Amino acid sequence: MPPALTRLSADGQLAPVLEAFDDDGGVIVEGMVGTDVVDELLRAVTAFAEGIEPGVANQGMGEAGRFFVGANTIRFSSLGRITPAYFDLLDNEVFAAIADVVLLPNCGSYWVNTAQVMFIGPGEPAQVLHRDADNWFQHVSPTWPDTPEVTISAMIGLEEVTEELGATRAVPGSHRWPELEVYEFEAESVPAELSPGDAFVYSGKVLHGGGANLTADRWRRAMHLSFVVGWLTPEEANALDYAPGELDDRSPRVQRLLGHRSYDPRPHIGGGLWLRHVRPIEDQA
Ligand SMILES: O=C(O)CCC(=O)C(=O)O
Repeated sequence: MPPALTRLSADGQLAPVLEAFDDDGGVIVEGMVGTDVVDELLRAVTAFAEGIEPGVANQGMGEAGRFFVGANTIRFSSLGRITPAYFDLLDNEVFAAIADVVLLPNCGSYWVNTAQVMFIGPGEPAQVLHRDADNWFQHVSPTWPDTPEVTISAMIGLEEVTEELGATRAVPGSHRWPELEVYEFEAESVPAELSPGDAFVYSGKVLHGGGANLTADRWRRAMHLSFVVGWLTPEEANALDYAPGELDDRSPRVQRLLGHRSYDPRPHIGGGLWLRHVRPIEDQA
């Protein structure tokens, strides 16, 4: 059995968090999301989940996607349409600080890949172990594992998330394995157990997957938030959720993360991307 994942407080120094992230490919940041935000997210998405049938999310891949996400798992995105607490989550300073260090050396700017409620239902088997960066073909890179970090994820506990309920499982160190199996069935993994507001922050290169929910009648209530470098297409078409101007009262970071502000390559040399010329260019950076 690999060693357990490192757990560190969100109130502590950033350096040990980054060190554990680098060593294992992921780290549990305790108390990363404040109680007010977690309570509101839990309230709003639990109410919304009442209208969602388990197993309908399929990653755009039909039956193969249903196999991937699970038949008794409730998933949905577009969370800013459900509660403004989502915008507070996007401004989370601890996740921003980690993402800046991990992603910014590989891009001028990053944006939301996806934010998804992931409620794993009773009896759901474990998800296949996979790497999120495979969305962007890192599995065909001849330089693997020496590929840049293109995506970073956080699995956030909205309630207590135990191993029995299906805590995310991860394979520490697998972000550096020289051999690359796209889907890995046999690797030994460890659970990322969370209290409400804790987050398992992990690299797009580390093997991980949802755990089996071994209970007869309880749901694993957690949500995922990931960022991807600005030069790659995100999984979720976030920008289409909001009308032009609708996010003007949100922070510049939130606007950029959701595709309502331009891609700012500074301090690197390069022109702006994702521009709309109906506004002066300087308003868009
Ligand atoms: O539900 C989980 O714990 C992990 C889900 C996941 O990794 C995914 O669907 O990409």
